[in-house]
Amino acid sequence: MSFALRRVMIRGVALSVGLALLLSPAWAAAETIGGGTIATPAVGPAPAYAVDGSGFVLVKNWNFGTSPSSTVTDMSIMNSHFQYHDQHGLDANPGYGASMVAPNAATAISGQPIEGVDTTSPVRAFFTDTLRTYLVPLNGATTLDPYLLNTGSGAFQPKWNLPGGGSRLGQDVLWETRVRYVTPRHFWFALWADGNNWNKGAEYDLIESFGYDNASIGGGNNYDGRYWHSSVVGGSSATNYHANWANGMTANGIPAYSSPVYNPAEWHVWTWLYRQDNTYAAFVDGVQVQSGTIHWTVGGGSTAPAVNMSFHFDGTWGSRKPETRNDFSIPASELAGKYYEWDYSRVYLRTEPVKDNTDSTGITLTAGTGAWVASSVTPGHIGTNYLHDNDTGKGTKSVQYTPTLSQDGTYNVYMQWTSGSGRATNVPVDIVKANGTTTTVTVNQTVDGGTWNLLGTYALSKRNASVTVRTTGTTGTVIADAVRFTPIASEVIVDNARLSNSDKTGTWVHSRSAPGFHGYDYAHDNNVGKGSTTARFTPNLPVAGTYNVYARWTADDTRSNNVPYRITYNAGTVLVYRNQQVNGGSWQLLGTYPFNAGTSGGVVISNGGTTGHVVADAVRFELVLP
Ligand SMILES: [Ca+2]
Ligand SMILES: [Ca+2]
Ligand SMILES: [Ca+2]
Repeated sequence: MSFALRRVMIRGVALSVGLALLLSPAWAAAETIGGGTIATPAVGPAPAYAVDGSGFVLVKNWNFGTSPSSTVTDMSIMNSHFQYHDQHGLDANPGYGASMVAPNAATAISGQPIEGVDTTSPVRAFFTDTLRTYLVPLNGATTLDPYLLNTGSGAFQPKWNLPGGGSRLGQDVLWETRVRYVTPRHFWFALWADGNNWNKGAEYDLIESFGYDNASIGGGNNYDGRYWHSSVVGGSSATNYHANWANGMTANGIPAYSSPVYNPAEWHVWTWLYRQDNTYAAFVDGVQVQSGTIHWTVGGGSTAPAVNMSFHFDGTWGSRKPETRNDFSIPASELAGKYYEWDYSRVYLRTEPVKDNTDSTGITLTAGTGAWVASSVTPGHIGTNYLHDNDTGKGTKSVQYTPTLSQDGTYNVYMQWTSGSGRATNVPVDIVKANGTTTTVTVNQTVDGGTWNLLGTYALSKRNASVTVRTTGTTGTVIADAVRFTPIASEVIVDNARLSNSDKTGTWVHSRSAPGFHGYDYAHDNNVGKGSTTARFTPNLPVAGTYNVYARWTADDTRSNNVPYRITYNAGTVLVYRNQQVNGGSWQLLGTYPFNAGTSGGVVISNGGTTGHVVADAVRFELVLP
């Protein structure tokens, strides 16, 4: 354990050091799915189309197929990385005419059709290099009708999402998917993403297509899927596809999707680029088909809270939406030979640039007695060399790194050096924070060389952020090599809509009747089943540290005035009570506790010992910064 780690822990923010960044020059190893961050990248290929230059790091690599070169090779792996939940209440709030089918009871939510129980034909099947999903009749239906919800789909959604996705992440996002769809009449296909606050902004449809008969949109019937649109909701788009999909496609040089003869079995690669400056572009086979701007925030405002980015793979059927409505049904036999087929989907991130001693800008050397000396003798440095103080002029020398941050935000700050026995054990490193104050971290350069070492998590501003290596008080050689800044989301919100069956006991009733809830709705215990109804809110925290824990509810005289919240943090469990008759519609602090990174902590709301309705709406974890 380095001195840097002990020093940071003293400040009450336990942060791990030694995160190795994979900078492999050429990948030859087997592909991997990856951890979803630049610090935990995936192994796999670069984007198929260099739509916005280089520098993208593959962080999620879902490569479907049974071949050894794939990463999602069977339903067991599929189930561990994907869910099949109707998270936006589409069944309960009818708009679309098919239900996602769960592979088995363990992966199903309440009331959801289950493969092999409600179906007799395959819903999802793996091939050598792909996954096919199918539309299937449910419970033996022979005539399919969207109003009867008697059609099942193999649609799916990753359990992982991009925390604080989009511009607030401070990273460029590139999402690439290779897919084809051979579909029956009235299909609905969408490759899209939204925030964890659906209906409140932050949605884009990389591609969306409906198989319906409407001459005013899409140039007539679109039963074979040749027409589509690509646009954002809650932002601006350069091309108005909604007036006429065919005209929108023509405007972007793609008159018939696959020209000159439309072929539904042809593969296409869809790419979404979302830059940290809030601009975006969409591409099919490397050809740009849409562009515009969007803020990935609640309501789309530039200063509104950021929301996560969730990805959706919707190969489904039927629509009851007014703008696309057809009063229709089809014989189930029309589904024969139809499918959606998925080769891969990959997410890449491009982070802030590293500041290295060899950079031409943003590096300020101060030298009094003697000079900084460039060397490349010890391996494990960034760029062509590193600087050392030659163990002279102590206190008169410093190296200041001034990064070009795209925006103010919360950052993990890392430093790399080369280590050796002659190095200093007590190098002071100053980090200037957004509020103008400085935190000094002391690092031991005799160890942990050749890797990125986390100095801490800080609120930084693009106006004044800097990191300075000093030599004051040091004995032994001081190294100045490189620093890097990785933006992270400083809060995580877990909404009731995100809870799975295994997170809940008893019966929770969904409602939108009382105002002030977070997300799509809230849940309540209906004032029954006292002592048997619980809901567990488990955040995936980006970094270990101290967090303010808040809960939210809708208030009413009929609520309980002593709702128990059991908070599990890194050193145990604490029970607090809140009065839900008051303080509704805003975040109420439950307490401040240290948490480990990941999913080991959380909050359980229960109705034991309560009188009156107990509400479970959302829980928020806010990182307390030094
Ligand atoms: Ca594949
Ligand atoms: Ca260097
Ligand atoms: Ca809610």
